Formats: sequence, structure tokens, C-alpha cells
Amino acid sequence: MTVNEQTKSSLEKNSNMQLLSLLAAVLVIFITLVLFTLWRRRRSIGRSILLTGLSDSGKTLIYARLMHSTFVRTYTSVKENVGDMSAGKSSLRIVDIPGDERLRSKYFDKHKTSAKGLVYVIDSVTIQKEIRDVAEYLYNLLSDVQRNVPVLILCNKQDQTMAKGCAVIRTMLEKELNLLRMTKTSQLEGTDASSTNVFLGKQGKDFELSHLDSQIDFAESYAFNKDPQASADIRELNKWLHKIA
Ligand SMILES: Nc1nc2c(ncn2[C@@H]2O[C@H](COP(=O)(O)OP(=O)(O)O)[C@@H](O)[C@H]2O)c(=O)[nH]1
Ligand SMILES: [Mg+2]
Repeated sequence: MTVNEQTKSSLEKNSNMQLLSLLAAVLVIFITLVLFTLWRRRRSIGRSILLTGLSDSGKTLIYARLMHSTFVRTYTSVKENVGDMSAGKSSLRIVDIPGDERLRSKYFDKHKTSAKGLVYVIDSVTIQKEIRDVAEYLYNLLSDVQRNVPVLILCNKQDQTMAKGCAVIRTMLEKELNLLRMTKTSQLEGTDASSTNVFLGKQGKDFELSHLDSQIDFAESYAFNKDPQASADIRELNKWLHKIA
């Protein structure tokens, strides 16, 4: 090998090395970008589970059960309660949104962008009397929450003998939501379209929860409180939380 050839081959080696390190650098940048966007997306999807529903449906008691599995009496309902729980490998942030009409939209707006799931708690004893309010709040939530956020309709207070089962409640709700949609859409024709008057479901068909983009599940529970040691039953809720976590 002449001196000339030697320098040539070492030059080639050198440029090969340079190319390799360039490739490695590009690869590192690419992987970082991919990881960063994945992380961003995870963050924007959020990990909050919003506990919603009318006042007195049992949200705060359920929140306390999820947090400590025992009864806690001192939670307020003028501000949201926020706490973390683990579900399998992931950690969920449980947000108990006050049910009071003047407060709920403020706290819902604050947390809706980080919602991973929505739990709508219903008092299964008073549902018949309150069906109008129960359906209206649910309609507003469903119009407002991001598409594809899974929803659990939790028929609470099943320890009471007068409690309606979730199959009955589903039928009652769909009927009422159908009526509500009719009044809302006729309002829509009269005034200009406001964000609260979103059409939910399929045009020309009776309202069905299964027509919505979000997966909607039903479950029963009780968070009975007379005796702190008395068993609550939030197993179906826990199962759902693990499913969507
Ligand atoms: N019998 C019975 N009472 C309940 C149950 N869950 C809540 N309550 C009662 O319903 C009332 C409202 O509960 P709370 O958790 O403050 O409801 P929130 O307003 O939705 O937060 C309280 O008196 C609770 O003791 C339940 O599963 N069964
Ligand atoms: Mg409360």
C-alpha cells in the first residue's frame, strides 16, 4: 500500500465515522421529538376523573371512599375536592365537582380539558322527581366535554329499597334527554347558536346514549354513611376506573 492509498483509506474511515455520528445525532433528536410529542399528548389528554352530578347525589361521599375507603364527614361542597388514587399502573386524579348550580360550570370549565373520564352520579331514590334537572345537567355536560371522553353514569344509593335500578334509569334518562333535545333545538332555530345548544345524537332518530361518540356505561353503587365501618359498594366504579386508566 502506498502512502497515498493509506491516507485515502484513513480519510474514508474518517468521513464514515463522521457520517455515523451525524446519523446518531439525527436519531437522538428524532427519538427525543417523538417522546416529547407523546408526553405532550398524554398530558393534554389528562388523567382527571370528574365526579359530577346534582347536589346530594353522593359525589363527596364517593370521593371520600375512593380516597381513603372510609367515611369522612368534613368535606366541603363549595369548592372542588381533588385527590390522587392509583388504578393499576396508572395514577388518576379524582375531582369532586360541586353540584350547586351557581358553582358547577366554573369548576367544570376549570377541569374539563384534563378530563380522562366523567362520572355522573345519580341519586337513584329521587331520580323520578328530579329527572328534568338530572337530564338537563347531563345534556350540558355531554355537549361540553371533549369527544371520546368515556362517561360512567353511576346510579348511587342502591342501599335504599326505593332506589331504581340502572336499566330503569337509563330508559328514563333517554326519554327525558329526547324531550330536552327537542326543546333545545327549537330554541336553536329561534336564537343564534350558542355553545350550550349542541345537537346530541343522530338527526331524525330518537335520542339514544349509544349514538354518542363517547362510550357511555352504567353502574350501580352505594356509599352508605350512617355507620363509618359499614360497607360501601363502589366495586363497579373501581372496575370502570381501572378499565379506562
Ligand atoms: N342511603 C344513602 N345515602 C347516601 C349515599 N350516598 C350519599 N348519601 C347521603 O346523601 C347526602 C349527600 O351526600 P354527598 O356526598 O354530600 O353528596 P354531594 O352533594 O353529591 O357531594 C348525604 O346525606 C349522604 O349521607 C348512599 O349511597 N346511600
Ligand atoms: Mg359534595
